[in-house]
This record gives sequence, structure tokens and C-alpha cells, in this order.
Amino acid sequence: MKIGLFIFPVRFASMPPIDIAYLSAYLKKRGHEVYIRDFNVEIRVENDCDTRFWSQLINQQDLFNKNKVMIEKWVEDILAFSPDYIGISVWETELYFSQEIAKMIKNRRKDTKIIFGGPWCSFSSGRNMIQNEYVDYAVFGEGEFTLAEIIESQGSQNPIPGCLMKVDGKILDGGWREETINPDLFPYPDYSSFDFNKYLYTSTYPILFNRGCNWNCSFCTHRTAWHNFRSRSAENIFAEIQHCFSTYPWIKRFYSCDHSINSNMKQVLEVCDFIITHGVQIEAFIGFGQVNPQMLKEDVIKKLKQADFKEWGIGVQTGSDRILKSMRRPYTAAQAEQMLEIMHKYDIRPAIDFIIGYPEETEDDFRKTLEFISRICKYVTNISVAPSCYIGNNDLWFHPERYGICALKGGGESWESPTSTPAIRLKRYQIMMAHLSHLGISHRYSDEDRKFAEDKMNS
Ligand code: B12
Ligand code: SF4
Repeated sequence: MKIGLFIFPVRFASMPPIDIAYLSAYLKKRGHEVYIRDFNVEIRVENDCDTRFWSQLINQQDLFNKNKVMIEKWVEDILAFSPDYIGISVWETELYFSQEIAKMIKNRRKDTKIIFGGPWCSFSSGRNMIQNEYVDYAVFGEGEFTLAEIIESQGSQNPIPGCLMKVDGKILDGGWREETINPDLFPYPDYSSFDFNKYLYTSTYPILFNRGCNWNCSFCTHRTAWHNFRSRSAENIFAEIQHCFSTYPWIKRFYSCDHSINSNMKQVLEVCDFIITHGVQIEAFIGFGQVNPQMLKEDVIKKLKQADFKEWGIGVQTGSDRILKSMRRPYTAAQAEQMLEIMHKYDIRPAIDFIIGYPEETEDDFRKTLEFISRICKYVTNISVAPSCYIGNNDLWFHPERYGICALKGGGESWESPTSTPAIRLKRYQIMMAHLSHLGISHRYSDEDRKFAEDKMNS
């Protein structure tokens, strides 16, 4: 079968996309012909990581209209390949382009089957994508097996696990598909068609250590897409690192696309051992991590540093143990402080995140967070503060009563609890900003990632 796998604007063009790269590798292994292309890097916008801006359809629409001629050419290129199926990876910021281009393709070649997948399709609102008249399948959760089954069942009228599909105008729900037990069995992502020079991080290789996350924090949405936590073996990860150096010799850095790179410390330390004993030169591993109580030992941090795991983003989220418990995070503020202190000792200074106005956060909890920041600011490079706790597709959304949320109001950022209303959150955010600037700490929110990253690379 011939399959096109695509990404359309707008996504932060930091690195080649690992999602369709994994899908492509798997389909090629099964003997299919794949045309993979990241159209997102073909339209450059300076604020590509500004989610607040790009999640508004009007802004996506405006960019689309300004680039119509180029988009027509894209559609011609896609149709010239004559794909039987087209798979599109959809994030919220890519909704308008993905739907419009699906329409353009269908209007020109009705029998091409369009498959939407990716994190947006796993969210409840995203599952409605199947209602779109130009979408034939909406895949949720892990994609490899579902995509292969769709393609290989060639128009089957029976429900397929892992997707919603249309059969004679009716929508069939195949239900949840069991995830792979052993992620080592997937082939390495196929980046062969991507030009790394087109991305912000030209010498960075996206890699995945695990699938899913071993924690289940109350405010996190990851379980909508990944139900179970599964780790790759250290051998398999190290073999991919070696494969990367022989295939893409310009690579210097590795970016972990994991929910949390240090969920499985045994595996990470084994990867470190391979890197150290083979004398592999890596500029840095970059990734998001947890305050993992197993990182409270000096020898562990020392080994991580030796193996170049040195650029970390760490979600600390609050300085209050009471709130950490409600968030279902298995560490205390004192442990977080201790970990940051040891990391600092070995010259690893992470960027850390906090959430303002968690539903149960009182003035006293907020004060504890301010005090915590005063104590640890010398150990970190940057602090990001989310101005609100997002409610949607997470436990806070499914069980608001457990967290004292008294007015859900459609979730998002508009909800209220006795101790956290939009007005209270705004006030705390302003106090936090003043506190950070008083302490002289670099602060950025993710919307400014591109500028932050560019400045960092130029320094
Ligand atoms: C790494 C990462 C980033 C990186 C790299 C992004 C990049 N350019 O590559 C950085 C840090 C830059 C980033 C930024 C942001 N991110 Co981000 N990020 C992730 C993260 C942790 C991993 C994504 C990943 O690579 N996973 C590994 C691959 C293999 O998994 P996958 O993408 O889910 O793909 C599988 C399936 O979904 C499916 N699939 C995927 N595509 C398709 C297509 C088809 C046709 C099919 C059949 C199946 C399929 O199959 C794949 C293989 O099994 C996810 C969380 C997560 N783990 O999903 C969030 C996530 C993707 N990010 C998210 C968000 C919101 C953001 C930000 C907006 C954050 C912010 N507030 O600023 C920004 C900017 C977004 C933008 N405009 O580009 C959301 C997206 C949700 C949405 N609404 O669509 C996620 C899901 C986190 C979350 N739970 O909220 N992010
Ligand atoms: S550690 Fe991070 S990814 Fe894992 S559940 Fe918590 S917030 Fe989500």
C-alpha cells in the first residue's frame, strides 16, 4: 500500500517529528511504501511555539489564507504520489490546516482515505474529528498497530481497536487498543526524509526512552493517550544512539521526547554505563524529568553528569507538601530541594516549573512555594510558572469534587474553588512575577521557547 504521513502547520519546528517518524519506520518494516513530509517547516513563523496564539483558529486561518498558493502545490505533491491512505498527526495548533488540506485532497480524489491521529485525537474533543466529513479514521493512543491494521484490513467493515471509523456514514468505535508490551520491538524512528538544517536544533536527535509515564498526576493529561508505562531496554536505547551516530554523523545532542526521561532510573543509569564505558562523546541529553527520590544520591547524579545528562527541565510544581500529595506526586518539597542542591554541586542546573493556583492551594501553600523558590533559586537556570492550573482531560476534570472545585464552568482556566478563583490566580501570578524579578531569576513561559532557545544557542 502507498501511505502519505504528514504534519501541517503550526508546530514548534524545534526538531524533526518523532511521531510520524515512528509510524513510517513501522510501516516500511511491514513492506508499505511511505511518503513522509513535515510541511510545518516549509512555512516559517517566528512565534511557532506560542500556543495561546496558534490554538486560536482565526490565527491558523489567517496563515493558511496567506499561503494558499504554496498549499495548493503541497496538495499536488501529495496527490502525485497517489497515496491509498493519508495519515496526519494533529495537535491543537494544527487543526485548521489539517482539516482544510484533508478537504482539498478529498475534493480532488474522493477515494483517498484520510486518517487523523496524534495527541489531539486522544482527547475527548479530538475524538469528534471523526464527525468531520473529510476524515475517515480518527486514531487515539499509540498509533503503530492501529495504523497498520487500518491499512492492511483494506476497507474492512468491522470496528478496528484504537480508532473511530466511518462505514457507510455510520461511526464505529473500536475501543481502546492494548499498547505494545515491549517497545524495543518497534524499529527506530525513520528520519531519513527530514532535513535537520530546517529545524531550530540542527544537531539534535529526538529520542524516546519510555512510552507513557509511571506517575499519574492529578493535573496531567497523558493517560488519555498512553495508559501504561513501558520502558525500552538500555541496550536498545544505546543501540539507537550508535545507529544515530553512524547515520546522522552531525548529531551532537539528544532530546528526550519522554513524558519524563528519568521515570526508570535503572534504565537511565544503564544507558549512562554504556556511554561511559564506550567513551561516547555527547554534547548533552536534554529532557523533562521528575523529582525522582532515587536521584537523591551523589553517585547517581555524578554518573548522570559523566554521561552528559545535563540539560533538564524538572516539574517541581509547588513548595507545599500538602499540594504535592493532592497532585499525587511522590516526593516532598525537602526532597526536591535536596535533589536540586546535589545537581548544582555537579554543575547541573535545571530549568524548573511551577503551577499557580492549584484548586486546593491556599495562601499558606502559595507562601510556601515563594519561600521554596527563595531557597532553591541559586540552583536553577530558569523558572517557568504556569499562570493557572489547566482543567480538562485530567483527574481534576473527571473528579472535580475530589479537589474542592465548586464551579467547573467548562474547565480550561475559568474554574473556581474556595481558595482559587481567576482573580486570586491573577493576583498570585503577579506576586510570583515580582518575587522572581526581585530574586533576579530568569523566567519564561513556554510561549517564549523559541526566543529563549535561540538566545541560549547564540550565547
Ligand atoms: C516532546 C514534546 C514537546 C517538545 C517537542 C515538540 C516537537 N516539535 O517535536 C516541545 C518541548 C518543543 C513541546 C512543545 C509544546 N508542546 Co508538547 N509535548 C511533547 C511530548 C512530551 C512528547 C511528544 C512526543 O514526541 N511523543 C512521542 C511520540 C512517539 O508520541 P506521540 O506524539 O503521541 O505519537 C504517537 C501517537 O500519538 C500516534 N500518532 C501520532 N501522530 C499520528 C498520526 C497518525 C495518522 C496516526 C494513525 C497515529 C499518530 O502514534 C504515535 C506513535 O505511537 C508530548 C506528551 C506526549 N508524550 O505525548 C507533549 C504534547 C504533544 N505537547 C503538547 C503541548 C500542548 C505543547 C505546547 C503547546 C506546550 C505549551 N504550553 O507551550 C508546546 C508547543 C506546541 C507547538 N505549537 O508546537 C500537548 C499537545 C496536546 C494537543 N492539544 O494537541 C502534549 C500531548 C502534552 C499534553 N498532554 O498536553 N512539546
Ligand atoms: S510526571 Fe509529568 S508526565 Fe508523568 S503524570 Fe506527572 S505531570 Fe504527567
